[in-house]
Amino acid sequence: MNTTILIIGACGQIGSELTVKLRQIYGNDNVIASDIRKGTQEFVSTGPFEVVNAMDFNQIEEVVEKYKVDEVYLMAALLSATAEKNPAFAWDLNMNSLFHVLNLAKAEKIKKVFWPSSIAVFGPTTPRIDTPQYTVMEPSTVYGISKQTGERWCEYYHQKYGVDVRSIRYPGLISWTTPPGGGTTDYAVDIYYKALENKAYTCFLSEETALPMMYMDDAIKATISIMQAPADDVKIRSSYNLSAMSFTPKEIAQSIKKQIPEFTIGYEPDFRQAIADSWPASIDDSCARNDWGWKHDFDLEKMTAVMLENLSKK
Ligand code: AKB
Repeated sequence: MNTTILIIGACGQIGSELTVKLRQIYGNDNVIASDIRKGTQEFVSTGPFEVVNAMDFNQIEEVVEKYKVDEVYLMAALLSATAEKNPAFAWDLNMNSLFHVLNLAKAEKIKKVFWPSSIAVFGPTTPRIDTPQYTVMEPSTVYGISKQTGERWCEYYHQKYGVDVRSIRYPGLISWTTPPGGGTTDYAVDIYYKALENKAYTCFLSEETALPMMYMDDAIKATISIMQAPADDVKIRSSYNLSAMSFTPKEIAQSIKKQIPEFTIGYEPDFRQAIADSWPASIDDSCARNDWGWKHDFDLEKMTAVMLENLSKK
């Protein structure tokens, strides 16, 4: 029997690569892409696409019923920097969309849910190095508060109603296809564009700000593996720590310089510095590795090579 999948927020940074990969695996017609507006990506016309507002329960339910959807990947969210500028909207979008999808699963209209959490669930009182799966969590950002709360609801719906919800705490994600928007870790994408365009970059974080990061191919691999894992292997139903690499702006600049020797970097920290300072520098993801076999493929040097190669062809 075919699995039918709905991706909400398919035109965003993660959604667009996830849609392409899921269509390769499950077939174009079985993966319904949706977003608040039609994007310009190729996948919009190569398979089903629906305009869906993630905050509107009826719109999601209609699409779920129309296509007899089995699994929903809820990728729509306001990220950390944007959420600080619009707290009420961030809370509404990040929380209501999650409730809508969890309630559809509770009503047995869908069988499985993927919901992304983030390293933003941690806060200034969390141990910063090799942050454990279970530790102090006092997020100090609007985005982090919404993700922490979301995790509690995921676990609650799993325990009380048997909802099969699976989640990962994504670190900063880096890709060359779709640009990110509104995140604190986004500098690590922009720096590659600017290195090729101007041979110079001004970073909004200070040079020694270490953050956990991951190349998008690894993030997509993790997302699909946790969704395909046997239910018993997914022991944590709040969200899993996930890690691949950790670097500072200075270290990513050094890695770019190896290929573009003229490249220079300057630092002008802004309000995003405080957000970054409240997050872990590195993550212990041994639960994900032990429970469902997570393994990353990309380190900083490998990622820099792929980013520069692909962006220079764009
Ligand atoms: C952000 O910077 O807001 C996101 C995240 C770490 O969740 N990339």
